[in-house]
Parts: sequence; C-alpha cells; structure tokens
Amino acid sequence: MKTVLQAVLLPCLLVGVGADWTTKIKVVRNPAYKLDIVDILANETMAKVEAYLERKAAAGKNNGCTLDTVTVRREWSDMSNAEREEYVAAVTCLMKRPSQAPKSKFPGALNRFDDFVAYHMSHAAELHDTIHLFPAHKQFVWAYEQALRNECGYTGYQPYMNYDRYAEDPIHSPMFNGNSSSMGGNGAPDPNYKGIPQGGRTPNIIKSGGGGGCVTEGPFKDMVVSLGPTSMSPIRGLPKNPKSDGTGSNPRCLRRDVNRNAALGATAKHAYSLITSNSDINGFYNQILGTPPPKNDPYPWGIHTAGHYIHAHDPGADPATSPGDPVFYFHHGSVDRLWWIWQMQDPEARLNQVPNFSTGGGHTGHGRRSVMGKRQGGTMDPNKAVIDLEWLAPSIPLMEAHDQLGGANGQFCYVYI
Ligand SMILES: *[C@@H]1O[C@H](CO)[C@@H](O)[C@H](O)[C@H]1NC(C)=O
Ligand SMILES: *[C@@H]1O[C@H](CO)[C@@H](O)[C@H](O)[C@H]1NC(C)=O
Ligand SMILES: *[C@@H]1O[C@H](CO)[C@@H](O)[C@H](O)[C@H]1NC(C)=O
Ligand SMILES: [Cu+2]
Repeated sequence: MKTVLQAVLLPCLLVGVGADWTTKIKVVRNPAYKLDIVDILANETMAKVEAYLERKAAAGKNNGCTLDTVTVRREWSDMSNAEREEYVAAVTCLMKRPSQAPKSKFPGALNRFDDFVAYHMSHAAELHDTIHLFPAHKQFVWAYEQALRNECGYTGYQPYMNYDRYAEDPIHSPMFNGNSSSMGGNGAPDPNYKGIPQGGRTPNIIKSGGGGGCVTEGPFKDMVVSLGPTSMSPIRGLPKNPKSDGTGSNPRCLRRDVNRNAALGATAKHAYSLITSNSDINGFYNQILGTPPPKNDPYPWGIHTAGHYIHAHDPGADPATSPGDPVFYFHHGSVDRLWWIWQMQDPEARLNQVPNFSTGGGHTGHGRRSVMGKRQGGTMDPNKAVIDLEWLAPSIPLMEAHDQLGGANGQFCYVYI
C-alpha cells in the first residue's frame, strides 16, 4: 500500500522524469558548431514532442511509438567519424547490390542504389505534386534508410545536413571536404559550367561555385552514374542517355559543383523564418519552395532549391534523377526535419494540414521552368491518396506519412536531434 508521501511524490517524480526527454534520447553535439536558432527552437520543441507522444499514448494511438522507442536521425557533423564511415560504407554497398527494379523499363538501373533513382525519375510528377511533396519524400527517405540497414547492415539512421553549418565554406566542410568520412568532394573545375538558371528570381542564376566537373576525391570518386540525364535537367552538354526518357544505361562520373551561392539561401535565418512566420501549411510550402521569390535577399532560392544545388549538378540538378547523388537523402532529410519542427509547434493544428494552394504555380523549385505539377494534387482528396513506392516499400495512405511519431502503424518513429 502506498504511503501518503509516496502518493504525493510519485506522480511528481514521474512527471519530472517524463518531462526530461534528454534522459531517453542521447544528445550528441559536435562542439565545433554552436547551436543555431533553429537547433535551439528544435531543442525547445522536444517538450512539445514529448507531450504530444504522451497524449497519443494515453489515447492508445501511438502505435507503440514512445520516446523510448524512437530512433534518432542526427546531423552529419554530430556523428563520429567512424559512424560517418559506416554510413558511407552502407551507401557504397547499396551501389554493389543487384537492382530489383523492372529491368525492361530501367536498363540503366545498375544496382540497388539506382532503384531509388529509377522510382523517382519515373514518378516525378506524383512525388512532387502539392499534396505529396513532403509526405512522399518522407516515405522515400525512410525506404532508403531501411535499405541501408536491412540490405547493407548499417546500424545507424539517415543523417541530415544542417546547411547553416556549412554554408560559408561548404567545400571544406565535413560534408564535402573529400576525405574518407565525407560524402565526397567537389567536382573538378569546369569553365563551361556556369551554374543553375533561376528564371523569375533576382539574381536569375545560382552562379557556379567553381566546380562542375567529375568528383575526384572521397568515397564517391569512382561512383558510376548511369540513369539520366532527362529532359528536365537544366544542364546542357552532358553525355546523352541512349533512351529518350533517360532510363537507359549511360555510365559516367558523378559531377558536382559544391556551391556556397546556393548554400547561403538555406541558412538558419531562412529556416527560422520559414518555421516561425507561417502558421498555415500553404505559407510554409510556398516559402520553402521560394515562391514567390523573397525580396531583398541576395540568395532568394527557397530552402528546397538551395539545398538541392549545394551539390549540383549531374545528377544532382536534374529534378527527375537527383537521388542519384547520395547527398539527396541528406537534403530531403533536412526538408523533412524542417516540416516536422514546423508541425510540432502546434501538432493538433498542423500535423494534418495539407497544402492546397500555391502562389507560384506549383513546384518550381528545381530549375528553369515550372516542370513539376502545376498545383497537381490540389484537388485530390488527401484522405484517399496513397504513397506507393512499388519496388521500394509497401504502399501506405498519404496521411500516415504526415506523422513520423507512429504513422503507418508505427513504421515511422523517429526524431531529428
Ligand atoms: C535543450 O533542452 C534541454 C531539455 O529541455 C535543456 O536541458 C537544455 O538546456 C537545452 N539545450 C539548449 C542548448 O538549449
Ligand atoms: C575528415 O574530415 C573531418 C571533418 O573535418 C575530420 O574530423 C576528420 O578527422 C577527417 N578525417 C581524416 C582521415 O582526415
Ligand atoms: C486549404 O487549407 C487551409 C489550411 O489547411 C484550409 O483552412 C482551407 O480550408 C483549405 N482550402 C480548401 C479549398 O480546401
Ligand atoms: Cu523529389
């Protein structure tokens, strides 16, 4: 039987313990980087995350997802060099495993890594329509993380890239310095590479950062890029794919322009404004895509565009085959993180908000024209929509991918720290 003292103290202690998420989730920070304003906001948001999970658990709706079971996606620099190398090894392993995509449709899919590119290029319109952009990429990155773990023995989770850490000097950053624990180096200088045109913005080009040629340093210097380019690529003069839709085999090097001009459009200032100045998903959606372009900003790309072109260009700049540069998953992990932090400011109101309006005419973020869905999906009933990644993952209802803390029967259960 409880004593009076226990009856009074126990609930207090339980609440006290429950309110400190840091006893359940290991926080690892690289001391070389000061927390930026978004990191601090995210840290403060964890109390809301905890309260949200407790309410869901109390209602029996958490599908087993609790702070004790969540997995943790970490920022690249917060991982140890050994962890980074383990990740890199898993990615190169995926590039050696046999493809499972339909061979007749994708003769250019040479391995399991390419299967993700094959899916993305052949479903670009659905993946990027207004209602799918965030949730479908959540499922896509999750499926990739699963493949790394289940098919290549990776024991960690998908890292993300906090652009702010690297924006001033991306070439010498832990992401791109070209050493064994980086995601590979910059491309060799290519004077013909001018940058990425940005029709409708001022300036109207993300100027070359000085690279543009083949990556010559680091884990992906010998990587074979095969699928693409497609007609969506903003870059001219690349080796032509034998099939007009880009699905044929076109072995070539990985080309990059690790680009500060792009990165400076995705700093913490941009991300903080994105999260705190939009209470409606439509505003968030438009701002992350940079539509309409922000005024009085020398880097008016929108974070989604900026993040893609940090590591443009072949295949990174082609909206259809962009997952063919492994850095894609860091970027879309980061987009997913920002969406999640935004949702968790007010989960009751924001979790299930679906964009249904776009001032910019849709997903213009990738390049020179509005190629991806002019508000496609805006009239589709999100409650009836699904995300079907075919050879990559089982199909799930779209709205289940709005909740990374228990969605899809608990398939999603992760936080970004
Ligand atoms: C992060 O949150 C924890 C728990 O609320 C708190 O103890 C810690 O001081 C915070 N850290 C920063 C850097 O704000
Ligand atoms: C690679 O770069 C990272 C980040 O700058 C550094 O911590 C690490 O020691 C470097 N590794 C080697 C082998 O030089
Ligand atoms: C669009 O979304 C907003 C915010 O979620 C909602 O208030 C509004 O009713 C929606 N409009 C339509 C036409 O569905
Ligand atoms: Cu995409």
